[in-house]
Amino acid sequence: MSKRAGFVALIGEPNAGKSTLLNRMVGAKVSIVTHKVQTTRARIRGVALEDEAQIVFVDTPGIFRPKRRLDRAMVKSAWGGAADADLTVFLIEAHRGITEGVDAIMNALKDLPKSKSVVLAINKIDRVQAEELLALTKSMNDVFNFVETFLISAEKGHGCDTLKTWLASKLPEGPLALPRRSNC
Ligand SMILES: Nc1nc2c(ncn2[C@@H]2O[C@H](COP(=O)(O)OP(=O)(O)OP(=O)(O)O)[C@@H](O)[C@H]2O)c(=O)[nH]1
Ligand SMILES: [Mg+2]
Repeated sequence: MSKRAGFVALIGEPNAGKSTLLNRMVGAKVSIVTHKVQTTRARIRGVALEDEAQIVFVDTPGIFRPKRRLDRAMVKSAWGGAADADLTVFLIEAHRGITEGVDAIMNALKDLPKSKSVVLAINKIDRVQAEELLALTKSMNDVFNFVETFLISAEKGHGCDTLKTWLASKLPEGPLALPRRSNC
């Protein structure tokens, strides 16, 4: 396989499981995970190697409707991560479905310069029945044209290897994005 490298931004509402997914993809605790919303407050990078590909995952603060100045900066930083990335993974929570926040993010995705490279990851599938996932996948894809949809549990690991392999195969061919040993 030829060498591929690039950036994959993880975006979603606060608490969607972005940092959990980053840690799983990298295989180390790079980003703090808690049950509290708005844990990640700035962009955090972690490098994963998949075969001959190097994937630089960019964990971002959760996206929500900001009220305070600091909140605005955090949300801006999340969108900046997506705008700079080769691919964006939009995480939603299976058991919460299409919340107001998810709906707002989907509307905003349309304005993203690279809106053609947004992948949907329905996370926390361990919390719902399989039947619910089909309906949610369909409703989400009716609203936005996701390149692909993955059903995952970032915490338990379900579907994560498949997602990682797929992401690696879609990154541009070229030299490594970051030196091999760098992990932040
Ligand atoms: N049941 C279940 N819980 C999960 C899963 N993935 C993440 N969580 C939990 O969801 C909570 C939030 O996870 P984080 O990874 O911190 O979420 P985040 O999207 O980074 O949140 P912010 O940084 O606040 O935007 C934690 O309690 C995780 O353990 C999953 O697949 N299943
Ligand atoms: Mg986080």
